[in-house]
Amino acid sequence: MFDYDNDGNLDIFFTNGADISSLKKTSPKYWNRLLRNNGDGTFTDVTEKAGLAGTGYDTGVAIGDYNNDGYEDIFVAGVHRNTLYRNNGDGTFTDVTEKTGLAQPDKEYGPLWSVGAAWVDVNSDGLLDLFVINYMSWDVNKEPDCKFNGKPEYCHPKLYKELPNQLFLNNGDGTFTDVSARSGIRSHLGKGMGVGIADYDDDGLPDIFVANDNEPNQLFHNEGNGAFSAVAVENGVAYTENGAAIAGMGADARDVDNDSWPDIFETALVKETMPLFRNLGHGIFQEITRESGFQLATERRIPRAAELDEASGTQEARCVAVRTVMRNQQHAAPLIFGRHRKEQPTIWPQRVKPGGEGMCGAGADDDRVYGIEGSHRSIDVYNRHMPPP
Ligand SMILES: [Ca+2]
Ligand SMILES: [Ca+2]
Ligand SMILES: [Ca+2]
Ligand SMILES: [Ca+2]
Repeated sequence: MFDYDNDGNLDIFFTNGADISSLKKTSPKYWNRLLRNNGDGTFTDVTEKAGLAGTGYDTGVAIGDYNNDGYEDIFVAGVHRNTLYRNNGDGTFTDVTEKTGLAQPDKEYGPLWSVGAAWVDVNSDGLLDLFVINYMSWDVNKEPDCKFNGKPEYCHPKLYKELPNQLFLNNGDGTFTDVSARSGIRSHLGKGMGVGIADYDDDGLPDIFVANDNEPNQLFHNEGNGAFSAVAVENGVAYTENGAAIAGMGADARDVDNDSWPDIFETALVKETMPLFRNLGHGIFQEITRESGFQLATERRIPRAAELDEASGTQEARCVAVRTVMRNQQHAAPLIFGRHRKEQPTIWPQRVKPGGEGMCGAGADDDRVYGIEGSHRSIDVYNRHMPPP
């Protein structure tokens, strides 16, 4: 929602799909839509007049006034084509994608599938820069044949290759420079679905969180010299507290507890929690999904955790996940979760000693669960029978 005509009323813009094989909007049913708020509780579809029907399979949108003329512009993320629409200020928009340099093909990864983006002034020059999140490599002609209960179904993301995200610096003259490689962003691949922007460490520079689908999340720290470093693992937001890389679908980064430190909320899919990461200060995060009540709110969705058995469909005991213990001692002790049947999750969390440093690993077989935690003091191995179902 945004106010495209500056009349004080929020208007609504929707992206929409396209014909799946051609990726073209071959019918008005595929058009993106701009709905003007009439201010009396009704809306008028002004898509055609605005010139925003679109051309391809569009999946996300980011609103920002990139040229500082007082009118919000629209970046549309899509499958194999992104579009930047400049707001002309008279109710119409112009597709300026080619002119801006945002549509260069990727020589290494081919056509990219962008799911969303965020406008953020990463270099504090008063010009909004553009961070684009990319999902995965997809080609309609190489689509795997996936089934669920014998019927055609979407394939799991693991069957596709991940992609790098992109960062474009606003040159201030209507063009952008692709600094994805120079900034360090490009070397970190993922399957991005959502992005949250916040200065999580209060150093005056905005940082970038990316929710990834079945891959660890990313947190890019703005180093202030045009470079970003990937710090999600050590800062505690790469995985959920039970060690899972969940199906991240969306993200936001705001201060939920009014302590002035921005926190991170991530949405996910069924049988997963939607994690809330509390910023303990200076960007060290602790997941507080249970304490906050979000876990209860999504109880029937908890935990897929390490999700070892989904593919085989067995009902047997499997799932074990352990929390990655961070270098900061404020982090809680790692937890080991076990579960016996799909619909009876989380049989016991077993706390192990706090203050560990390093990664945990874990596994399970039919009636036994085991885990290993390494620290700078010792390596602990856990091995116990599952309780009866
Ligand atoms: Ca309006
Ligand atoms: Ca503008
Ligand atoms: Ca800038
Ligand atoms: Ca920062």
